[in-house]
Amino acid sequence: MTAEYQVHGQTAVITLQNPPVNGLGFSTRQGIVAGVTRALDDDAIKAIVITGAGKAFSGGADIREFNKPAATAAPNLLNVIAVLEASSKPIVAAMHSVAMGGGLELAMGCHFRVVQSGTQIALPEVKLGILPGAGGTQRLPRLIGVEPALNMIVSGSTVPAEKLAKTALFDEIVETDVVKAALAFAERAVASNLPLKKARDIKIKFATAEGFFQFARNMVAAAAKNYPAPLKCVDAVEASVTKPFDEGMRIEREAFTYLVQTTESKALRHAFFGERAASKIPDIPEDTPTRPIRSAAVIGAGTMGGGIAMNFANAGIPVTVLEMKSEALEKGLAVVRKNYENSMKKGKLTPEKFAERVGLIKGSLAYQDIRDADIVIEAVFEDLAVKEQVFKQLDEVMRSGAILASNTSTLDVDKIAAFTRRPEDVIGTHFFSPANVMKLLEVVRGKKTGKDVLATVMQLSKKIKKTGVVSGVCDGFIGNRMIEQYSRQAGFLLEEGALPQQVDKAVERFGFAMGPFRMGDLAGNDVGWYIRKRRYVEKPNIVYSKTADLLCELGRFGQKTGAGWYDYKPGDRTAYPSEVVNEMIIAHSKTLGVTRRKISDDEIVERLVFALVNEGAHILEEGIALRASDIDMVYLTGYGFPIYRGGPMFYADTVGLPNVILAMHRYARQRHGDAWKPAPLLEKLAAEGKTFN
Ligand code: 3H9
Repeated sequence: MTAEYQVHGQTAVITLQNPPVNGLGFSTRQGIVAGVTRALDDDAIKAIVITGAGKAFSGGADIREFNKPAATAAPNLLNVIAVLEASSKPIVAAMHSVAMGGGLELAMGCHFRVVQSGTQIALPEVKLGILPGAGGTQRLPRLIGVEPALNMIVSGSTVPAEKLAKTALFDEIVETDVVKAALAFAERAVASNLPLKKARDIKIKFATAEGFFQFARNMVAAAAKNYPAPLKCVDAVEASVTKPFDEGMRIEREAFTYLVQTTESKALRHAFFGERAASKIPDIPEDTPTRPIRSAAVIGAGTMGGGIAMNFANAGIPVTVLEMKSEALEKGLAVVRKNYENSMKKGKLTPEKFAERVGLIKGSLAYQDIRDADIVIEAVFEDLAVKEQVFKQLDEVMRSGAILASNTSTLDVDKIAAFTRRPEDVIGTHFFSPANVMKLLEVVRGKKTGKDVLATVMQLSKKIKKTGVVSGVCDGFIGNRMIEQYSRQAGFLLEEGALPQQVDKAVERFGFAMGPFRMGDLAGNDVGWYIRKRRYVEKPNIVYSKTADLLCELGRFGQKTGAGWYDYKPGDRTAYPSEVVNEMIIAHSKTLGVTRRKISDDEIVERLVFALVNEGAHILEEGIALRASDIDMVYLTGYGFPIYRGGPMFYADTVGLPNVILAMHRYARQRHGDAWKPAPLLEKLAAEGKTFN
């Protein structure tokens, strides 16, 4: 049993011992009940303190147990809390570090709570697509008030304990040594015969309930249209006001049981674990020594270079941006400054932080100025010859031990490494635009990249608040290699009968942040054009729709030229369907001899998403991605894939891999069959009744 029992004078201390965060798994729950029972049976014991070992009081229910028998096996968390509440001896929670979800619910089932200042308090269940399921929606409103409780439960956000110091949630707040303070509190409770408080007994008075909850529902509905959990949170908190405690508990329970089975919740939990799994690399132990990163340099002050530099400054790391010409440097630094100014105007950055961040970014025109940086990231034009020049130069000037990184999005990192005499120090760090905003960082491991270099960059990705995902070397790495298949299908759909606005709408209704054509207009259609021209030479067998090339030949590169797949008005980013483009598309079908047909939204979504899945399966099989969830993290954090669908590979699992294959065969029979040959791994898993994740 993963809870320890110790006696201090007349008080029993039960310490949760379930690393890493004292999740309330089956054996921990058993341990708590056993401890309380033992204390109650021992006449020498007058009070009980419950705390957690290590770095948390408790992070809540053990998410790894969800949808498994252990999650509901008795004693479940409700049973445990009932035992605490009914105890005839005072029970004091000694809370520190983290008290979240079921952990907070456990504490709210105790008679008294002593908390260490700085403890992170939250009911974050909504972020996992569920709601607090062990009384949180009923007890928190009673202890801190309806409105603050609703805010915490609907947002899942974390509140530091001191902000709640004046509420009935805490009986005492201390700076250090919370267990000692809780022991002293327990002794006082016994000596003074303090009445044993039960949160359930608190009567809530809230005169304006009806209007308040209606307002809350309206607010929540708009923000959470694809998630059932937030509205269920409102229902449950409302019940805390309008219904007796036990009835409120029943309503909470029903909602929890429903939500925990939903695909949305499974997808969100998949993303939670996927994010953490991505930082683990099988052949690189967690204790691998890393290189200190105290300073950085970025080559290129373009949009990418500037955004990358901001990441370092935001993390407090001084960074020098190198450019060849002073105009380009000044222009780049001005953009960075403007970005920070905008954040300050929106109140997201204090004037002090603004000054600090701007102060951490310096510009330079000379390689000599960056020679001592611990890491340098090249973000110059995407052309191997240009990269060669830069890396040869870096090899000359950079101090030994510096990490040499390239922000290339498609080029061969091994070739780039070979431009230097220190390939072990070279790595790919592929940021996504805008680099200061997007969470994804594809970390490209070259054949010779040193293990310590990879470990350092993965650690750095956390420091600069990115989701680092390791990719092997291949054309496009994980994300862009897959998106190419998606884009190819988008192009074929135009030839066969769809128009850009229909494709975009269908994909956006599926949940993507942006459809492929609006995305192309935002990123610049010339980028893909440039890459395709290279492909036509390197891989002449791959068939692409020519529609995108025709568009570029018209100079319609997207928002930056005021026209792309859509028309734009000056100063307005709204995409207006374009007659010129639509006519061009229809004329092109004619040239190809293709009879246009009505294409359903379902077909559009399936073709785009299954094209991602099939390429993802190749990538997994080739070992370019370490695990299916890494691919999902790339798409969730870098490509606007809807998080409630869990990423392309998870989505394919929920559709059923045999169904994915059946659809692929169907599309293969229609046109361009070679694009639909199922990856061997996909076929194998489907045949074995298995899934990617
Ligand atoms: C709940 O409580 C439901 C109840 O209302 C009702 C029940 C009936 N379970 O984030 P980190 C692991 S739902 C299992 O890198 P940090 C995590 O996977 C739960 N494992 O550390 C990772 O493992 P690994 C509501 C968990 O210090 C390791 O801990 N609670 C859980 O940056 C370290 O995680 C939540 O949603 C868990 N509950 O942050 C809290 N939590 O090393 C979710 C973490 O193998 N957790 N792990 O990769 C968090 O927000 C953060 O993990 C926390 C620590 C703030 C606790």
